Amino acid sequence: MHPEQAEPARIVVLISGSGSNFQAIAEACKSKEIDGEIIGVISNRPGVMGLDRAKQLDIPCSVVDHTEYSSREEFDGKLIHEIEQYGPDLVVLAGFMRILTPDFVRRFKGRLLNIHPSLLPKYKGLHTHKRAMEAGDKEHGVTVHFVSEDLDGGPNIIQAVVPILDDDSEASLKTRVQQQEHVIYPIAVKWFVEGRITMIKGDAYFDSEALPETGLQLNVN
Ligand code: NHR
Ligand code: GAR
Repeated sequence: MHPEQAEPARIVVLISGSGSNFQAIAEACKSKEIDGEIIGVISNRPGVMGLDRAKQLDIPCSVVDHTEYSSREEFDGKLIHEIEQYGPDLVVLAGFMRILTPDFVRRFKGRLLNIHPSLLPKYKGLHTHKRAMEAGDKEHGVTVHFVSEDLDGGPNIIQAVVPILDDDSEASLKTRVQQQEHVIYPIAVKWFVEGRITMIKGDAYFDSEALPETGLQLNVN
C-alpha cells in the first residue's frame, strides 16, 4: 500500500437549493484541505442555484425531481441508482429537503452525513431558528451528524454554538448560523475522508473514542 498515493475520496452531494454548503466543501477539496473530490451533485429540485454553482465549478450535476415519482420508494430508488453510478465513498446531504426511506439510509449507512441547523438533539425538523428564538434560548447553532433511519436522530459529529442576540431577527440568526455551517461541514468531511470519524452500531467515534451526545463542540462568541 502507498497511502500517500491513494486516490482522493469520492464524494456525492445531494442538494435542494442554494448549495452554499456544497460550495464550501468543494472549495476545501480544491485547496486540498480535504483529500477528496466532489464527483457529482444531485438536486431534487430543478433550477436551483446549487446547480449553477456545480456548473461553475465543472462538477457533474443532475436533477431527480421528486414530483415526477409516485412514491418515496420510487424516488429513492432512482436516487440510489444515480448515486451508485458515481461509486461514492461518502454521500453528503447539504440542504437536502426530502426525508429518505429506511432502504436508502441502510444502503449508505456509515457514509451518509447531514447538516442540520440546530443544536441536536434540540429542534429536529423544520423552522429551527424561529423555534429557538421563540423558546427564549440564549444559544443556537448547527450540527453535522451521521444519518440514521431516525430523522435528525443519527449520532452527532460536530456542532457550532452561536449566541442569540437581543436584537436578532430570524434572518440575522440564520446568517450567523450559516457562517458556521461553512466552517464545520468541511471539517467533518475532512475528518471522515481521513478515516478519523466512524459510526459503529449507531454511535459516532473520533479517533476510535466515543463522541459525546453533542459531538465535538465549537463555541463561537
Ligand atoms: N432522512 C433520514 N432518513 N434521516 C435523516 O436524518 C434525514 C433524512 C433526510 C433529510 C435533512 C433534515 C434536516 O436537516 C435530512 C435528514 C427535510 C425534512 C422534511 O420534513 C426533515 C428533515 C430534514 C430535511 N422534508 C419534507 C418531506 O416531506 C419536505 C419539506 C420540503 O420539501 O420543503 O420530505 O432538517
Ligand atoms: C442550510 O442552512 C442547512 O442548515 C439547512 O438548509 C440550508 C441549506 O443551505 N438545512 C436544512 O434545513 C435541512 N432540513 P445551502 O443550500 O446554501 O447549503
